[in-house]
Amino acid sequence: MASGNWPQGVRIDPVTGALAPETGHYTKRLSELRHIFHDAPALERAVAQQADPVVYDVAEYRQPDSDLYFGTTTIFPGTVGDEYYMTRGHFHERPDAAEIYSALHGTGVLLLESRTGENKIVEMTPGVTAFIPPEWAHRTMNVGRDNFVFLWACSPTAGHDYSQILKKGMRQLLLQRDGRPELVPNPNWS
Ligand code: M6P
Ligand code: ZN
Repeated sequence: MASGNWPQGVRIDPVTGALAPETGHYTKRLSELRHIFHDAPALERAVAQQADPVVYDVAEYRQPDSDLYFGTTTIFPGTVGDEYYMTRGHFHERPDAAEIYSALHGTGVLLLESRTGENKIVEMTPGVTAFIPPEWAHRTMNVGRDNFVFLWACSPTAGHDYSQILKKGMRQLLLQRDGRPELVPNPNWS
């Protein structure tokens, strides 16, 4: 049921990802992303030497009694060893829950992996919108020198299932090789 100021327009700053108004916000620092990056010593060095930098920031806008919510994710530029700053990556808990990602600023890569092990990558630059099908894990990396900002929208009951990626990782890693992103098989995937 609409109430108060809702329905309303939400202003998005494409460079910072800030939403006005927003209904929620969180930040992930490097120390909260242990086991996500493959080079554990490089991660510990960066946590110590760079005062535990913020890797990404998520702002959201949700309203009650609705089957849709949206937000922005801002991944800051950076690497941990040879791996680009990235999100944890997740499947949705609900097997019919899809999502869209739409690039607003910077240069990113969306890495997709199905339950049966197929992989896809989508280069995310402003103007590109990706459809993430149900039952495909999704993780995004910032492969540029500026903030990578994208808009996302999905069901608030989609749920985040991190268990498989935390346990096994994803089958492919996107590494910086000669200054450029290259997809390589994850040697630690099990
Ligand atoms: C996107 C959305 C969010 C997600 C965020 C960070 O913005 O899919 O639902 O939380 O990315 O990704 P993750 O939770 O995998 O770290
Ligand atoms: Zn998702």
